[in-house]
Parts: sequence; C-alpha cells; structure tokens
Amino acid sequence: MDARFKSRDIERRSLDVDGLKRSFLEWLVYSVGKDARAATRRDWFHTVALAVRDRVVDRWMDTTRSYYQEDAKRVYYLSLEFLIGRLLTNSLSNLGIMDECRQALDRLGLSMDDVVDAEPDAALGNGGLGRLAACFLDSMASQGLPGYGYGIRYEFGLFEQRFENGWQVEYPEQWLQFGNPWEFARPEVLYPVQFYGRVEEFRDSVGERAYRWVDADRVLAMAYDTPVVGFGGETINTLRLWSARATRDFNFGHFNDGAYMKAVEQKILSENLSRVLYPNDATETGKELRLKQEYFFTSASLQDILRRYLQHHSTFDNLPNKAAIQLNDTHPAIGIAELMRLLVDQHALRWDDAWEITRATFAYTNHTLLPEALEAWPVRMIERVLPRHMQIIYEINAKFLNRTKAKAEGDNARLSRLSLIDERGERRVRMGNLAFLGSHRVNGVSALHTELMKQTVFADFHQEFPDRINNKTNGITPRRWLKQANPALSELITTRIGEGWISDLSQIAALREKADDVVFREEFRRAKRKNKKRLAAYIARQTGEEVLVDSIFDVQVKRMHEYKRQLLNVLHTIALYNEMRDNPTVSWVPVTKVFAGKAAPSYHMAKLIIKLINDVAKVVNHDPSVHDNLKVVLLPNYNVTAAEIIIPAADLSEQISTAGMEASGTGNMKLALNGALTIGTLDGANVEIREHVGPDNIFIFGMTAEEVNDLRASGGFNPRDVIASNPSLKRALDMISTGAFSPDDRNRYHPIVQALTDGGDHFLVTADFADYCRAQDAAMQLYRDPEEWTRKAILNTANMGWFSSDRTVNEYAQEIWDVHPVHPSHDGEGFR
Ligand code: OAK
Repeated sequence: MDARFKSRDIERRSLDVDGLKRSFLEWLVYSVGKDARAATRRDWFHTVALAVRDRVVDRWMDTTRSYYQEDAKRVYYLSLEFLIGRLLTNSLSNLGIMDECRQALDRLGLSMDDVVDAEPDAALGNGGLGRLAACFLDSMASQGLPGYGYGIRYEFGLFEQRFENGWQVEYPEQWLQFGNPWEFARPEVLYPVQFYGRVEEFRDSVGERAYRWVDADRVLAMAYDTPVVGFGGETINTLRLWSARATRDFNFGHFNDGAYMKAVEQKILSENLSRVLYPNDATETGKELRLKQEYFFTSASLQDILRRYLQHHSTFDNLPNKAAIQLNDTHPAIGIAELMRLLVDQHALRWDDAWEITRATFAYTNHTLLPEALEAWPVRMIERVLPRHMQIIYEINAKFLNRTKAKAEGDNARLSRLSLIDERGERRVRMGNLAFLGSHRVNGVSALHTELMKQTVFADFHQEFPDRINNKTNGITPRRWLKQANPALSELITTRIGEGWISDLSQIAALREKADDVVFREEFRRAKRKNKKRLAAYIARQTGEEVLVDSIFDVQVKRMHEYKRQLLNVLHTIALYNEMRDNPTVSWVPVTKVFAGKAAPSYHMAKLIIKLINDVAKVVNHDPSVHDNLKVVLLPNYNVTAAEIIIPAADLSEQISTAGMEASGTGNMKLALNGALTIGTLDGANVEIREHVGPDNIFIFGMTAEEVNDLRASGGFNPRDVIASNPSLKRALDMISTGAFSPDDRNRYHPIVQALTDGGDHFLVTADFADYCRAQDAAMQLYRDPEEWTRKAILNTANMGWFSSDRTVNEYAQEIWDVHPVHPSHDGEGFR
C-alpha cells in the first residue's frame, strides 16, 4: 500500500492529542478547504466533527457486520420525531476522548466551548415524544442492542422562537444550512413511495382475487444515515432518516409534453414532503401533507426492513423472530396496513398468515390520552391518498368485528367503540384502534398513564385483549443528562463512587449515605452553585436580566400547554409578588422564576400565556419595592441545548399538570436526577418519582387523577366560589383582568380570565391554587435551611437510578421485543 495512504489511515483512528491535532489540520485544509488563519468557528466545528466521525466509522461497520453475520433480531424504532440536540459533545463523551480533543484544540489556540457552540441543534422533534426517541437510541447503542431509528430528515426542524414585544414569533430553523457533518447520504438507498391513484382488482395465477394499486404518483425516499455512538464506543448503531426526492420518470413525462416549468414545479412539490416538521406538540390538525409524511417514512422504512430480512430468508414466517417494529405513538400506525399490503399484494401471502406476522412484529406505544391528540384521519382523505390502505383497513375491521360480534351479544355501542372507523359525524379512521389491533403489545409510558389507558380510551380493547396492554415507564439517558450536561456534579459523583453509574445508573444509590456527610453536602452545593452561575450568565445574555445566584431557581421548562398549567405558576408568582410588596420588612427567601417553552404557532391561548409571563416579568423585575427578591424570566427558544444549561442549575422542578393529563413527563426525571426538588401533582411519572425519592423529599400537592375524574363526572365546580374564598387568588386574577400587567391593552388577558372563571376552569387551576401555594411555602421554608435542602437534593439524585432509559429499553427488549445484546468484534485500537 502507498505509504502516505497507510499513514493517513492510521491517523484517522488515532485517539491521542497529537493524532487528533494532526487530523484536525488535515480535515480543515482538505475537506473544509480552509486555511487555519481564515477558518471560522463553524469551519472548526465541521473539521472536528468530521475528524471524530472518522473515528467511529470502522466500529460502525463492525457493528453492522456483526448484526448481519449473526442474523440478529433487530428492533426498529419508527418515530416521526427524533429530538437529538447537538452531537459533538455527545460523541466525544461516549468515545471517551473529550479531554484529548480539548487539549488538541488548545494546542491550536482554539477554545473547545466555542467549537461546540457552533453546532446547530438537530431539533427534529417537538418535545417529550421526540426526546424520548433520542434517549432510547443512546440507550440501545450503549447496551449493544441491535436498534435502528427510522424517521424523516426534515430540512427545517422545530421553529426558532423569538420574543418580539413579549409575543412569540416563529422563525425557520435551518439546521442544514451549512451542511451536516454527522450524516452519510445514501443516494443508492432509494425506495418508491406512492400516493393517490386507484385500486384494480384482478385474478392471480391461481385464479384468486387480487389487487394492485395503479395510476399513483410516486416519490422516492432517499436514506441519510447518522451513526449512533454507544457509551464506550463498542456499538455504533444507525439512525436512518428519509428525504423525499422526485422520481426521474415523473419529470421526463412532463419534458416530453414540453411542460418544463411544470415538471420543475412538480419536483419541488413532491420534495416538500420532507421539508418541515409539524410544530404541534400532541395535537393533531389533520393536514393531508402530514398524513403523507407519516406514510412516506413508514413505507420506506418497511421496504428497507423487508429488504434486510430477505438477505437471509426466503419466506416471511420468521419475520417476527428477526424484526421487532415499535410504533412511537400512532404516527407510523399506517405501517400496519402497509405491511399487510406488502405481504399480501407484493409477496402473495395469504391474508391470515400476513395478519399473524404483522401482529407479531408490531408493538405500539401510546404517549397521550388528550382527546385532541388521538389521530383520526377522515376516511375520504385516506381513500384518496392511500386507496389500497383504506380497503385493507376495512378488511381488518370487518374480520375483527365479525369475530367480536358473537361475543358482544348485541352490544352495538361497544362494537362501534371497537370499530376502526368512527361513524359519528364525518367518518374517520381511528389510528389508535388500528395500532392496538395490529400490535402484539401496547404500552403506556408511566404506571398511572397505563392504568388510565385501560380505564379510558382503550377500555373496550383491554377487555377484549387483557394481556396486551403493559407499562413501560419512561427514562432518560444519564450520559447526556448528567455526565455531559452537568460535569461539575458528575465529576463529584465519580470521585466518590467511581464511574460505574454512567452505564449502570442504579449504582448512583451509593450516594444515599453521602447525604449525611457534611463535607459532601458542601461539595454538592458548590457544584449546584457553579451551574447556577452558568445559568445566570446565560439568562443575562439572553434576556438582559440579572438574577441572584443565591435565590431559589424555580424552574418550569416544557412546551406551553394549558394542561401543563404554566398559568398556575404565574398566579403563584403574582401572589408572591403581592405578598412581598405588602410585607417589605420580612426577610424573604429570594426567588427566581425561570420559564422556557415553545407554543404551537396556532395555539392562541398558549401564545397569550407567553405574553402574560413576559408582561408579568416586566412589571415584577422593575419594581424596586421587591428588592430583587423576585425575578421572572422567560428564556427564548427552549431546545435540547438550552435544557442542558437550565436543568443542572435548577433548585425546584415544576411538574404541575392537572392530574391524569401528563402521560409521563421526562423533564421531571432530568431535573430530579440533577438534584432539583420536585413540586408536583400526582401525575404521570411523578407518582413513581415520589415512590423512589421518598415522600419527604418531594412537594406533592393538588387533586389526584381520581379526584379530578370524580369532580368532572359530578358536573365540575364553580371557579367563582373558589376565587371568592381565596383573597390572594382573587387579587392576582383581578390584577390580570384589570390590566395591571397590560396597561397598553387592558383587555388583553380577557380570554385567560374567562377560561379560569366562566369558562369553567377545565384544567382546575383555581381548584389547585391554594394547595399549590402551601407546597410553595413549604419549599421556601426548607430553602432557608441549606443543609436540609441539600440533604434532600442529594437523596433525589441518589434515588433516581431507576429512571435511566437503559432500564426502560431493557424492559422493552425483554418483555416486548425479545432482542438481545450483540457484541461486535473489533480489531485494532479500542476506546476506553
Ligand atoms: C406528541 C405528539 C403526539 C402524541 C404525544 C406526544 C408527546 O410528546 N407526548 C409526550 O410523550 C412523552 C414521552 O412519552 C411523555 O413524557 C409526555 O408526558 C407526553 O406528553
């Protein structure tokens, strides 16, 4: 071999400081095409990312090869969203070469932080569901599980949020503008995906009735692969994202007509499919383009899965033993009809055999019970866009209802609830029912949520299939959410208990005994204070507001939604403000209320709540009579990177949804793991967090899900009575309604006041207000005693081990997927 190539080949893999430095310089010149003197921070980011990527490629191929050689059962995680965030620190940290990289950059006169900051966030998701998918990818790779992510390579991720005059304004998020160094384009991995057209019936070779989908429009799905680096770098899995490409024959047809401009227009239109992520978190608007996105990525993924399977097999009997397909909510649920179509129409399987294989292959995770979020596509739309799938759905439904009819004993109401078609009003396909019926396992994401699934939306299905629903409480990856986001605390932990916790978070329980160690408490506080300083600087940069590092950092970060009750927090803020003004001589515990979160662009109430927070902030922050004891900040553009700065700095974690409405929450887990005390309702995973951290180390308040249910069943309550009996609530609401925070437009908040009063207060903000204030007071009192507060904070960190997504993914692997770790064989130099 040419000696030069050989030395470069070794260079690509070397992990020491000199090797990294040489390879940075080489990449900068030969791939980024810049001279070190002219290079921008972004150039350096691309350089470093490409050099790091070099170091995973061999192991990535080894991993893929071992899966292939062992013909291992794979799990395919189909998700319309992957909220990944930045990858540079993640890759370096998982490869164990963070320090080496920092030193190499140092020798080049560069700051690692600047280089890291030049990376845009991969924000291919809205919130909880998308971030969970990203945590699962990390956990699968870190545990050697053969897991693939499949989704869409959106050209525009979740919009960038800015505040203009206190209002949310959305800007396009152009994360691909300067290229994406992590991905590998695979122009040869292309699958056709069809839309529209019609179905033709014909007789097959043995005279059986068969169907084909004809006269359809075609789009191509092209693959982009991103390596998913597991902790320790042993396993490198694949995230495959699809991008829409126009077909060539599509264009040629128009060229022959001479309609050149039309051809180009059509090309742009068909490539719009993967242009933009829909910005609605957990609410569905029923747009045709969204349905097409769902089918587009699902169909391409299934074609790819079958192609891979057929490399080793000639019949489909073994598919369920070689592939587990997890549906991340109902967004890919059309895949059930699609797999049936592929097996029956394209591979000529008998219906019943195809159905058995399909059901044994799919499993479905539900992420919300909110009625507006349960997907139900108009039958007429599916008939038009996916005519063959509509027939298949009817057929699945007919066979199921026929079998059930006998047992239902004339209970037609029950049958119509079980039907895949909602016949009330415009006929619609209930995607949840389709997902349930076409899966062998269905799960909720916290113990409470799974129980509520059984009692509410899926009650009839649960009766019909009592073994199908099971619980898989969510988790979070300790690599990103403790090791990387919180170096101060993670280094402290490692000095005391070793680094085993990084890949086995249950080991963090060894910190429990340290809660009583006064020296450890001091060090724990020091780490928290360092993070709070970092956040204070960030707040100053982002909002211009100076906050007291020694105030309670009371944090509510999540999507803006009425059920998450940011309003409850705002009302408490106003009440506290009034108390501080009324009692200026009392020595108050200073409080900084930190909010962050995006509202869906069409969700007017959520946007009005954003404006209210900003208006309240303006009044409170500039009122000298509260002596800086209270500050309110709403940080713009909450995303994964912002979360990594905010979460490690939190003292108090707001998890205050109306009980029964938050399926799980995962921010609650990140905050508690980083030593924040939770103030929360018994909702979602808060219930399990209380069990793990202990009732003395969490502030629980408010109605339970059962009480909420009973109250609603009994016809609700009159918020006016509650308000009248609570002077501080009344005063806060009066201030909002008379324009104390909106002197320029005194009626601005009428819709909010209306919703909380005559509107019936659907989310029970007023009903929970008094108890919330009691819990807030208890938190403030505790904060006066730093030793006791720190003791509880440490116990939170120490008791959160169970909430690792490694544990969650293992439960899926054992109880749903039946997949097992594979240990790739690598030759050459390894990672630590
Ligand atoms: C998004 C779109 C449609 C349906 C649900 C969602 C969603 O993000 N749900 C959230 O999923 C998280 C992960 O399971 C949960 O922790 C949140 O409670 C839930 O709201």
